[in-house]
Amino acid sequence: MRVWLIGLMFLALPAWAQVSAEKPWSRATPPGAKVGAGFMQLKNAGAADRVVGASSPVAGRVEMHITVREGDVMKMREVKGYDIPAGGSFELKPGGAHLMLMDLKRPLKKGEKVPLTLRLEKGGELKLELLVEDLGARAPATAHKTH
Ligand SMILES: [Cu+2]
Repeated sequence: MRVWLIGLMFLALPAWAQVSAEKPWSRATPPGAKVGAGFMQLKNAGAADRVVGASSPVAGRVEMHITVREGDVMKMREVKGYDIPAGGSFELKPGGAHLMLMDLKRPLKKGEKVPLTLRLEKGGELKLELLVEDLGARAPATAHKTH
């Protein structure tokens, strides 16, 4: 009887998205730099969800960017969100989609962990830490000075 009741409880649960972030990382920034970046692999074990915002205590604000080709030039563009399909994934990587940490309050140092919160449309808040790697680690092909 008890087993049966638990089974019913599971059926009654809404199909919440279950998004997790794998290997979130960032790059060290030179002194005086005002922007940093955030990369990770977002995995979704549940229903489709969408990243609708991000924030970090080290940045004035965090924007969601994608990289688009315009002729021969790669440019970054701010977007309103990242869709993560049901049972799928979304990759943030150099040269592609990335989080942009704007108005950095201090330089990011190699080896430290930077707290970051993602806001999901359905899944609530996802708190994670970006591990800061080398200044030149897998540098994106895009010029960030296009901002
Ligand atoms: Cu950017």
